[in-house]
Amino acid sequence: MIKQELEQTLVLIKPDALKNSLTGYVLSLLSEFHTGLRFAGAKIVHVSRMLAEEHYAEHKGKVFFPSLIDYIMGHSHYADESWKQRVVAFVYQGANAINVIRDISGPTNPRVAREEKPGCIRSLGTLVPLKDAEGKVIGERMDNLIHASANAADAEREIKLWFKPCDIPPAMQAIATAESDEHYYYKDNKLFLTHETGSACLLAPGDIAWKSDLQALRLLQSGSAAACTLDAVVAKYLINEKREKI
Ligand code: FUP
Repeated sequence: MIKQELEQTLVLIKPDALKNSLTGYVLSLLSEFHTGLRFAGAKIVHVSRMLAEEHYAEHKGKVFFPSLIDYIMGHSHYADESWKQRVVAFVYQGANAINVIRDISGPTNPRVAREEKPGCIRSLGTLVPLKDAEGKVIGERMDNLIHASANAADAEREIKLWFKPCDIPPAMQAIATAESDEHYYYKDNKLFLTHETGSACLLAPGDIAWKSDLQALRLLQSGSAAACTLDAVVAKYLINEKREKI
């Protein structure tokens, strides 16, 4: 397959899209007929705080960050219905996948989307004012229905954050993988090479993982700094795990 056909991007159908039954509409707009792109991976994800905070790590410390995390975790749209708190995550693949999907999604801010690109997906979004304790408006949360990776580096980071290699058919995998030669367990924000009571087994010898995750695990295990955080490696292994707070 030619390399260009392997370009990939992460798409999240966010909780506001699910609540408003827009999933089918959004997927129709993104269909192969309209975009020339195809699914390489798909999953329903109950978003943990670990996954949410890693996904939006670049926005940590900003005034809208706590509300953004509540939103992507489904707390804002399904406050009393925890079983409905989820997003649908996709890897789309094909020529120019990142720009094609960003273009149909439209500007980040739904107000701008309506002004500049009526009809784009985010033009159907909502703005929620954020207030401080005194009721003064300090910012706004953009409920914009869809996440789409912004560039190639973000796409790779985000796909590796939400998906394991085995979530994607081998012939569609475009990111380097390698075989683990260790057991890796996780508990209480710590990594172990042997089983600890109550720990989750992330990887066993022979398991295929993202190559960069294995490099990070080796470094973190020896106490060295790695190219990503432990949470960025672990979060995908705890997706939909009842023990995700491990
Ligand atoms: P995008 O790449 O289009 O998702 O945009 P950003 O990375 O700039 O923003 C990430 C998310 O933060 C978006 F879904 C919108 C949200 N956001 C707010 O809720 N309020 C703001 O003031 C800015 C961004």
